[in-house]
Amino acid sequence: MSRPGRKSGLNLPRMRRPRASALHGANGSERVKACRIAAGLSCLSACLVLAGCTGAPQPPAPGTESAAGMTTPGAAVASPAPPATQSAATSPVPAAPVVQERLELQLDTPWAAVFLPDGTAVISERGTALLKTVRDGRAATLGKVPGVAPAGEGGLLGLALSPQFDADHYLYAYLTTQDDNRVVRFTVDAGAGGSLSMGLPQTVFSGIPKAGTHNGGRIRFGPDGFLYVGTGDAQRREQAQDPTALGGKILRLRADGSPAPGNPFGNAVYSLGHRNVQGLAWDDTGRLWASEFGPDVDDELNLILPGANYGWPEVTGAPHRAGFQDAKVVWPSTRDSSPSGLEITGGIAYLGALRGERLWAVPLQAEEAGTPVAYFTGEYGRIRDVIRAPGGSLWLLTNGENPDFALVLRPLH
Ligand SMILES: [Ca+2]
Repeated sequence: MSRPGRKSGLNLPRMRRPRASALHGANGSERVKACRIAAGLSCLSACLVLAGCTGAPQPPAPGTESAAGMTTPGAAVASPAPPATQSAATSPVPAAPVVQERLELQLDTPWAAVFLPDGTAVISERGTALLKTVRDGRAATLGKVPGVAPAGEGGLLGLALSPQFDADHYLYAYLTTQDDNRVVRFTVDAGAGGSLSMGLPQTVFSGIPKAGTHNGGRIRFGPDGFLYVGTGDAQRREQAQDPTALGGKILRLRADGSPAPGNPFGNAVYSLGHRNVQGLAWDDTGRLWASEFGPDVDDELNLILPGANYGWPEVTGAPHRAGFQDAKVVWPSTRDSSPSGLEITGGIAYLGALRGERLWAVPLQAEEAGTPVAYFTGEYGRIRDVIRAPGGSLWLLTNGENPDFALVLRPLH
């Protein structure tokens, strides 16, 4: 880490320490109270943010379940009707996804996938540290990433393809070692007959805290060409509010691992106050969105702004607390969501839900998010990742099905 805390004036949060949140750690009745308060606000964003507790602005498509239909205590008894919101009139209804193919790949706890320029999928397996390739619906082993020390939620996690892959052949991976979480890169080359081989990894960025849980792990190159890294607080909650610490952050790096130019604190940190960032994706206009696990309440979809503070551990969800950025979507109970992989296509954010065992679709409108709609609830088990494949189909990776598999959804747009 380099210089701490140098402010640039770019959307910097006020670092005031608020009193304890009514939402953080709240019991069911407190959450209901918070929802009712929010429902009475005329602010559009408040209505959208807490759409899950304010009633159904539009009926779900057949075979689907809207967020308002969730059976959480907060949602079920938040009876006061909300004021009419623009979300009902303007939010597009996600087209119902259709499973085109189920790929029985015999995977062991896959975590992420990327697609090579020739369309080959490369999938990471968390516990085995293996990289699997998928061509024509068949899986093969590319190799084992050395140095991985899997434990708990740690292991071989996120993958990102270099934007210059055609020239440098680099595949990036986020992994847990004996000492830390780190980002490495190695080459993937095609040999004779089209067989692929991987080179030895180089460490690009190290020192991200590790733990049995809250390891973060998502990495992705943004439209600006820089590498974004979602970290977890690794059970060191105090790190999340410290702009000089790596836990509980979204980082923004050059391809060589050095801090990207223009970062708000003059170091690798891009945003702070995160608990466990699990998904990163950009919308059509280049806005960054991120999914995040809540504790046992308040899973989040956040719009990420440079230098903004997303609250953890002081607040969770959307409490409208000065100095903290409200989530755009809050799932009051982690039973319904626990969102991991995130993909955005056609103005819709798709989130794979682990504990919720479903695919959430959230229509986005500029900086606001509409009512989440659920698909496949309980049909395929836990969903770890959602990835847009070449040609526009979405791939879903299951988690813990033993063996795990991939679902290919028909292109939606
Ligand atoms: Ca938050």
